[in-house]
Amino acid sequence: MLSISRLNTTDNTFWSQLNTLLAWETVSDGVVIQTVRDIIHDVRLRGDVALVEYTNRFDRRAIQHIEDLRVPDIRLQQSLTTLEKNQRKALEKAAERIRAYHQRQLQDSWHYTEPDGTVLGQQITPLERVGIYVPGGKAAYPSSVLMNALPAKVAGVKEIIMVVPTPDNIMNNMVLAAAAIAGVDRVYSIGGAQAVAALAYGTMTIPKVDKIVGPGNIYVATAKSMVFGTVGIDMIAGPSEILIICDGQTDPDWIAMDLFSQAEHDEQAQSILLSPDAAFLDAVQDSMNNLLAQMPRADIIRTSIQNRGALIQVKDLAEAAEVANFVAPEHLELSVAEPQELVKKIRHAGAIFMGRYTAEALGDYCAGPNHVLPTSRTARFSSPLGVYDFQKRSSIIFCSEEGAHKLGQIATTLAQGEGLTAHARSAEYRVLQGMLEGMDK
Ligand code: HSO
Ligand code: ZN
Repeated sequence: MLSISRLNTTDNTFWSQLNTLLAWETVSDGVVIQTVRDIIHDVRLRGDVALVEYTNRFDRRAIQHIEDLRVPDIRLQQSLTTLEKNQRKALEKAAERIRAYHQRQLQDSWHYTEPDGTVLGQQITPLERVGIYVPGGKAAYPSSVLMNALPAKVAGVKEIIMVVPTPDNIMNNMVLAAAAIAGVDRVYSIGGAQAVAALAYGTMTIPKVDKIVGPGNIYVATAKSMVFGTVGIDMIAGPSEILIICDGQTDPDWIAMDLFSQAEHDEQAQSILLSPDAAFLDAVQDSMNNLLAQMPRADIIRTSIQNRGALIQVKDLAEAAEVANFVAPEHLELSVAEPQELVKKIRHAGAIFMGRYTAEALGDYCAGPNHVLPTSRTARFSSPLGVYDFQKRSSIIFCSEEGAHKLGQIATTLAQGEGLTAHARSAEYRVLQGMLEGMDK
């Protein structure tokens, strides 16, 4: 039997119970922080030599030559040819859909011209070099390679460097194939804080990048937060979450499996169901009990559901939307008859899956939108990974002579108010020039 929290919004301690359920510790402990700081410092100081040492130690490898950290391009191509045909097709189809979706996110430069000829605008440029961190071991997801690399590619990033730890020399073939399909430029078989440090500061072998994206364990997350500022980072992702709102009319097995699909990611994942229908909550609970035994990852699912899962009875769908907005979940399923109506009430969610047929799993792999989403309630202020994370903006200002004259007067007054004489004079020169030339005419 699976024991899962049952909450009811009519309970007057409901909101505090919900808060307890959502609580998630994001701060790394002191030992991790110190270890990561030392590793970063060491890689900065000793470069490739330190990188090889850490890789041999942490990933149980026996690298002699620095060049061996690089996964040869030929190995990437081989990964494609040796991949099972239907796996290759699925990866290629998914890539095509993800690419098409992200193409819509491309921002264009723009400008406008004022009557005096002054031109103002914004010039968009892609980042030049980006590092993608791909976790090794059990969390090595080829789909995540596509989701991180393709938006960068669409943005026009010139060079994409991927790092993936290769413990005991075991390489995930499908991860390499996904990298080849996405057009990753180079792959290094390194990971952990040492890989993040190498990407952030560069070594003789590993080129320094401008931004590091991709999920990782606590060491990787801590390293990313420490190098932030030297390079850009995407986000510090917490455990995966799903929140489902169901009117009680969907097959309970479908809902149970959707809850499991997040729960199977890891023990800390969070799966929550909201419904106004108490009998339906019972039915889903029964389904979970029946289905759990069929799951190869039953142990992970059980721990996750028992620690952080909940079935919550709400008054109606409007109240469900209120609770969902408070939770600001990474994934939100609206398994109801009229999702188009309910979605109008949703303000905070990473991705919204509308209707009974839209399983979150489809979004994880191939619908098209990104599966790198804000977790741990950060959907209140942040967005899915997208092309915009790999593009940046430069302001464009062109002053006509007449414009310089007009703006110069405003700027001079403000500069004098701030006591900045050089600013005032610099603006004034152009004002005077403009006046003199005006007199000539
Ligand atoms: N649901 C995960 C992404 C993923 N699922 C990868 C399967 N593979 C993001 O929260
Ligand atoms: Zn998933």
